[in-house]
Amino acid sequence: GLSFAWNDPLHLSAQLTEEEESVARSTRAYAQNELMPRILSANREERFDREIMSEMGDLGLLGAMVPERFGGAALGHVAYGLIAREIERVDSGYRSAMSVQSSLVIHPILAFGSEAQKDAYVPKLAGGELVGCFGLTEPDGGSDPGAMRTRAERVAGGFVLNGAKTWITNAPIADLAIIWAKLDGDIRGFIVERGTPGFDTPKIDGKMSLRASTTGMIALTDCAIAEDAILPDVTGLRGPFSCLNKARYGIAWGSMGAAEFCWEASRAYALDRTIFGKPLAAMQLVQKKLADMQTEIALGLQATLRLGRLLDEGAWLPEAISMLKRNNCGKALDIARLARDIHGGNGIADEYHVIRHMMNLETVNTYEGTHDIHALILGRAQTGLAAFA
Ligand code: TGC
Ligand code: FAD
Repeated sequence: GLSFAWNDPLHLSAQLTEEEESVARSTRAYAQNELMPRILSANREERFDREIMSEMGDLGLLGAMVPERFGGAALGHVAYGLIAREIERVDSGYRSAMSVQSSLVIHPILAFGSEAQKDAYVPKLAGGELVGCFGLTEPDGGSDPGAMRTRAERVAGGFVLNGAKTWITNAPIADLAIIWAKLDGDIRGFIVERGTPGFDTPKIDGKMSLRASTTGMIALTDCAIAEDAILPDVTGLRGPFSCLNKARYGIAWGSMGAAEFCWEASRAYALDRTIFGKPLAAMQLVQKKLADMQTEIALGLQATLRLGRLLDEGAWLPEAISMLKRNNCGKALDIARLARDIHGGNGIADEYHVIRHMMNLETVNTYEGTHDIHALILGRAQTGLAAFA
């Protein structure tokens, strides 16, 4: 019956199809059984295990929305979102690896690539045989990608790329990169394979956030690629932004998964912890914090489910994606900070996991458009006035 369930107050699960429920269940089993046991050491050692991509590929988690003829599962936006939620319940870095591969590498090849590019790359990317990365951000500033300095020059037989990308998820282990560069002043996408002379991907060490995800720079030095390495069907910022729409939508779900972990861990901890002669969970201030977490998560999930249904219907809603990417990441970060607080001193120990989520969510709140950049996108949409510059 539909009575009040503390952990599903708006009956989200009753609004899912059987297929969506089954995807969520199997992803959760994989995430809890295979990813959770690895995360403490991976986070301590700043290590991403390459075989995770193969495992996710085998389970169909990288090509969830990819048509079956390219090796995908042909699922909808909601199933994709539920996958992100379950993976990020363990770690934002693992969800990052999944998001980049599916939304930022497979999607542009499917949406803007030639038939030969789709055949050559998509089945292997969906299966986790190949790992890709997405090079948009540059050292001079990520919020304004239109100002990029990376250049492509036409030469006999192809193109030569020169420039630098930074903060690129999976770059150090990637077999190929989608590189966004200006060709005759217009932004174009290029597929650059590892091994191409002039393509280097130094790792960025010392991150205090997303430590279980590997991040690098991409240096392009007279990097010569063939004619057929350009994505033929898109010109301008619409190319990279179309990919970001998909990834931001997934992050709206994923960040709620991290928040749910923090909330449920806080509730369990507060019930278990006795202080001043009674359970911490019996204190009014603690109950208020738990109620705030429960409320924001229920609202965030319900809104994101609605957005997923609209996207499946073919709605074009980049501003609504900005709204939920922004709100869910910001709220998840607030929830993780509250969870860290409820855990007291134990909250700073990695074995309780909440401080790892808190640190991770600092990145999640910043990448794919910062919290404030999404406010400006929404501000522009309701005033008609762009406040970026
Ligand atoms: P603006 O004038 O707004 O637009 C330029 C052209 O792009 C089109 N466009 C979009 N197309 C599709 N989807 C969208 N969401 C779009 N937004 C804009 C627009 O129609 C226009 O087309 P045209 O044909 O008229 O030229 O461009 P702007 O330069 O003023 O943009 C400003 C701003 C701030 C909105 C934008 O630059 C922005 O979103 N900045 C944030 C950058 C960002 O999100 N970077 C993410 C890097 S990737 C990453 O972080 C991966 S982490 C992944 C992980 O590890 O999980
Ligand atoms: P800046 O753009 O310099 O912003 C700094 C501050 O200024 C922010 O608070 C911002 O909100 C604010 N600000 C900027 N412009 C304005 C304005 N007009 N008005 C008011 N405030 C403003 N990028 C990729 O291309 N591919 C990836 O795979 C990728 N992975 C990442 C992984 C990690 C771990 C991290 C940390 C980043 C990753 N990024 C990636 C880069 C990410 O997208 C950028 O960090 C992000 O877009 C912000 O750019 P920035 O760091 O240059 O900050």
